[in-house]
Amino acid sequence: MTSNIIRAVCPHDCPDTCALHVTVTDGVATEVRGDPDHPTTAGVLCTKVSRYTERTYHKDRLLYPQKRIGKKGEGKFERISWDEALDAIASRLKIVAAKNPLAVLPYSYAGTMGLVQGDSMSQRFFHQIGASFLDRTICATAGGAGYKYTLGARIGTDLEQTQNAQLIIIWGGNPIASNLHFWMRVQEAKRKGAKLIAIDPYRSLTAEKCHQHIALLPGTDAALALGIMHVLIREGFLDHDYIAQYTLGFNQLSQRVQEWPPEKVAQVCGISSEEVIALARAYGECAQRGEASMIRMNYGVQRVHGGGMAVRNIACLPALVGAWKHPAGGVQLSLSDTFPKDMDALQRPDLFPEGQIQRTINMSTIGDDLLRASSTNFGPKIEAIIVYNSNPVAVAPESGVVAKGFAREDLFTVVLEHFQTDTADYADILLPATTQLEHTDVHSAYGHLYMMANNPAIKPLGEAKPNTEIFRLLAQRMGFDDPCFTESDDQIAAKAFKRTDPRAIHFDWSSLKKTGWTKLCVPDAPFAQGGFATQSGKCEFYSQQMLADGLDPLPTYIPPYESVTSNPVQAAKYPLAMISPPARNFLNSSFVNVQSLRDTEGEPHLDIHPVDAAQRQIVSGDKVRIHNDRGSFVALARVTDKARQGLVVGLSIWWKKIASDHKNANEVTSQRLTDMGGGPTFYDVLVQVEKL
Ligand SMILES: Nc1nc2c(c(=O)[nH]1)N[C@H]1C(S)=C(S)[C@@H](COP(=O)(O)OP(=O)(O)OC[C@H]3O[C@@H](n4cnc5c(=O)[nH]c(N)nc54)[C@H](O)[C@@H]3O)O[C@H]1N2
Ligand SMILES: Nc1nc2c(c(=O)[nH]1)N[C@H]1C(S)=C(S)[C@@H](COP(=O)(O)OP(=O)(O)OC[C@H]3O[C@@H](n4cnc5c(=O)[nH]c(N)nc54)[C@H](O)[C@@H]3O)O[C@H]1N2
Ligand code: SF4
Ligand SMILES: [Mo]
Repeated sequence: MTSNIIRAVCPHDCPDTCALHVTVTDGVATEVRGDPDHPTTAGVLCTKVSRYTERTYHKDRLLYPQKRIGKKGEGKFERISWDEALDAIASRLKIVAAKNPLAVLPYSYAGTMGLVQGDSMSQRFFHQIGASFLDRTICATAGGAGYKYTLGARIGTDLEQTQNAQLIIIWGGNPIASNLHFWMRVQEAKRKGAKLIAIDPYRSLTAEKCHQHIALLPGTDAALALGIMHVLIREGFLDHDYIAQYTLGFNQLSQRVQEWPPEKVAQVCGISSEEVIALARAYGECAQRGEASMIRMNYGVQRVHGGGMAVRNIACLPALVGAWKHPAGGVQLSLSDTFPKDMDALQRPDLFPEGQIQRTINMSTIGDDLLRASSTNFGPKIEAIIVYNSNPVAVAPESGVVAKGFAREDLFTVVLEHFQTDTADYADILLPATTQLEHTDVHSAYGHLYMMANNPAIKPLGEAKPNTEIFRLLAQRMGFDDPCFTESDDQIAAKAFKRTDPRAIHFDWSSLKKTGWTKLCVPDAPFAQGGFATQSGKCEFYSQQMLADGLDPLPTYIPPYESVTSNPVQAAKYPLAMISPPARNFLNSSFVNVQSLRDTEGEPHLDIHPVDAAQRQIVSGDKVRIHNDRGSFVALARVTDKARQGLVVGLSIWWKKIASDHKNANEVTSQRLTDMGGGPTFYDVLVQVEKL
């Protein structure tokens, strides 16, 4: 028996990007553990990924190529050879592309965050075809846009400093479920006396464990931030030196926030004015004591109409009180722009045919877009869609429309997957992809600052192939002869980061493979002395760029599309706001089919406040139907004041096919987009709930 340990990386869309040690015994991966030496992983994994071998060796893994023999969506397939599959795909893509290459659309997201399996060979392939671009908005672009207008880039407080903060505001995030290794450090800070405040409409696992929980109405965070700024300015909790040296537009901001006294803010947010004032004072006083206040902002705040503006307003706060001066102070939404990734080398946008028209499809409106006919506005109808690293039929908004789009008989659909997901059921050709234990990759992260190497631990199962290899073989059949289409995964990984950038000057793929991880060279407090990545180099309270982009240049409040106050007509029929944030034991729709994890989550459920439940004669355990004009789904009611009155919460994202009604929360979400960044509005939804 030979046993050894392979250095790997968790591939999932999670800020923690853990360093893994995979134990391999006689060619079989027997255990996946957290690397004890990696500073953020610290030897700990979440339950999901500590079960990674259960997912990898799952009896339902796709192990060979298949073609559809039933109706679209029915999920009936028959085994074929790789040659037959690749020939069928290449010949169809050639026909579609010969008419108009823009009729081909790649659809992918973050099934793996690896730069090789996620973002390299596949993109080269679609660039060479001249296919439509996909705007990958489904998660974070609204917040990213608001953050960038204000601070210039997705750079912020290093969460490795968390234990040194004295005030930690967890704003629109549930780190116990979705940022575990940050939460471990929050616990350390708490033991050292830090105060924890959660801002969340729902008493999440995390909110429950904070000293204070501010349960505002969904989509009203921008107003709360304006109220905090009002109090900070009115009561003089300001760092005048920092403001004078490193910010732009303070006078205009002061005028603007006059319009947002705590009483008005309280009304908009559905909380008390005392809560607004106390929060602002806690924030201001922390800075006055010379202590570090950290805001961990997360994506929960930005899945609503005014989501980009909400992130922008919150991002203004640290500069007002000078919180950036402390390494543990400031705000963090994401650190992803700290990594000098070489996207041009990975993706080769130069391969796009010169002079050809370009088109971009927003992945958050894939339902409508699949159903659109050719037109001068839209360009050609989408005729071929190649899906990898994503499960749009379960995760994209307004799922009924998405499923209808994928059911189009004239649409050619290829899906690269580990499992027969809801999306795979619609494939014409279904291809088996390798998991992280079976392929090579290199990773950046968005919650820490390490470059990471993933070494394959085992041989591909069955006939599964890495995404890169599948696109290499397809490129051959398409006749693409650029040398980049024959590069190996190691050659691609070696190009991932720009060594000309001082942050990654020490990046060397062959040594990274051996050590597993290495931290970027960056200072501890990114904006202690300004240096924002905006055009002015300052934190922009006033943004000329926003004005140029047709937005309010100053912080403001944009109400939800669907709320009791912003849309009373709709609210008369559908009076309850619904949010569907991640369930702890799933990772988006991944892991839903891992039995031990699903057993922990039980069945799809809906948390509803006792008053709202009583009005509908609903008790815990009742089967309820959640519906609006877009659709409906069924869940088991859990009557609890964790959901504030007027709000229902359906933790997600369930596979539709395993639900009794073959539906999930995305039946009722809408395809409307955010104020900036073209993001989805998953948490901007009104519904009615009835007992079945
Ligand atoms: N276990 C697990 N971990 C995950 C994921 C998963 O599915 N499962 N998904 C991963 C992905 S893709 C992402 S993007 C991240 C997401 O990471 P987070 O953004 O931290 O997502 P959540 O943990 O759901 O936290 C969102 C919180 O925002 C709250 N919320 C909803 N609407 C509002 C609002 O209008 N205002 C405020 N203040 N709060 C609101 C929700 O109640 C929820 O508790 O997590 C990643 N990690
Ligand atoms: N209602 C509601 N909907 C939401 C959200 C919500 O909070 N509420 N959250 C949204 C967010 S934040 C996000 S990020 C999206 C997530 O949406 P997706 O990125 O689509 O995430 P998953 O559902 O996990 O699907 C990823 C798929 O990729 C596959 N995969 C993993 N690795 C590989 C690989 O190496 N090769 C191939 N070919 N396939 C692979 C997995 O098996 C899985 O089926 O969902 C969004 N949808
Ligand atoms: S999902 Fe997140 S917490 Fe779990 S192992 Fe992966 S990176 Fe770590
Ligand atoms: Mo996400």
